[in-house]
Amino acid sequence: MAKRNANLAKLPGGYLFPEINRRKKACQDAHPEADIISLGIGNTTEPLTPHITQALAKAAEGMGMSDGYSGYGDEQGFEALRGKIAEKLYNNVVDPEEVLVSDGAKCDIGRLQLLFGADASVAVQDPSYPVYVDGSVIVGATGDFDESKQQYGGVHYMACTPENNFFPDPADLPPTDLIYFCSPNNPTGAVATKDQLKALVDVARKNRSIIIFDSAYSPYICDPELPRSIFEIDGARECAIEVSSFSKPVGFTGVRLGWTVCPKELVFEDGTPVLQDWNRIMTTVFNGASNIIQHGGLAALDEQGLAEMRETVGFYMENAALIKACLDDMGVQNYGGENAPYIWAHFPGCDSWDVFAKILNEVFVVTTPGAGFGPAGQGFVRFSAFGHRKSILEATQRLKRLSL
Ligand code: PL4
Repeated sequence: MAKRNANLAKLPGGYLFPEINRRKKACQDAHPEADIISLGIGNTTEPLTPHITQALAKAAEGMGMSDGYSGYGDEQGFEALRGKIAEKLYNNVVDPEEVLVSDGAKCDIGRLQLLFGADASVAVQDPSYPVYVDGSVIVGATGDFDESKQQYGGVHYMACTPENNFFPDPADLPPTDLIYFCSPNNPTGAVATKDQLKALVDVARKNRSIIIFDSAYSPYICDPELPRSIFEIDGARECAIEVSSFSKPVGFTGVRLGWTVCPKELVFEDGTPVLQDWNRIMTTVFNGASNIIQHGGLAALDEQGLAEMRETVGFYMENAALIKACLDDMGVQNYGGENAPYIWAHFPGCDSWDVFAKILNEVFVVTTPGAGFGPAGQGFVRFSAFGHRKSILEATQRLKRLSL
């Protein structure tokens, strides 16, 4: 009989976001009349723009014609899309051959974990998007879970707190093989400056670590001085891979399209280019992003698509400002929400699952408990700015009625 993958038994509970949905459903069952507003999972709510919708419809129609039909494509994605990502999003500091198109950043993170395997030592920001740790657990790269610390023994947690302005000193990093780093950060909403990323890159090069840089929220950066990609930093080509996505800037959360950038200079200890093995993994376990959806990606990156992307991002950032203003009025210390679609609200001394439950059960607003993102998230809850304006306005009214 097949044995269970022992690594899966090391995960202390279910994946965070289905658990949030489960608790939301339980609340709904208990209060069938309640109109629950979800500011929990970072899920886009606004329709695709007409320009992208037309490109997708045209591509779908083409598939129904003998001269428009296409089957399997290159696993790495359309050449045109790889080129457009390199040009429009990276100002050609990366080569189209280094861009591998995919079905999303989360899926790429999982495949990167397969690339590095069980022997890779890992450092993560704490708190961080749960896939970095949970996926590392599944491939066997983390050791066992220490209940008392709420940490895995084999993972180095870089605490990101208000005290260090959500940027841990890279000089304190032990030499790990991989460093997961997300900026704009989920869940804190903090964005690293160029100087901070330079310090991180310098340490990674000294320690011969590889940074897996998640820039899924980079289009949300409004401040022109802040870096949108790790490849804006000198030396990053020798020590970083970037994962990114169309999910949040154009609403492709359910449509699915993302990419990685793996520079040619990045090598393993034995000199093998990482890109060579990454390409081998992708061609083996991935069969290419949908050809219809890739046409949507091309439309998102032409002039009209980029203008519409800015509007979509602007809309969600107005939501973020409304949530921040509400928390300010309530006297709740909060962070983020200025260059990121998440607001990180501090409830010192409180258990974040209790705060989550209180907000859900008292005013029927779903958030995400900070502890779900790592031990340093204890005492915080995350508010997502993804929502219809009407829901955000209603949520802000309700939050003010909370008995804190
Ligand atoms: C709920 C830092 C959301 N079921 O859509 P993708 O795969 O291109 O990107 C996923 C992703 C990648 N990197 C970061 C992210 O925050 C996300 C999406 N995170 C959230 O609420 O934190 C959606 C979560 C989804 C999931 O598990 O990803």
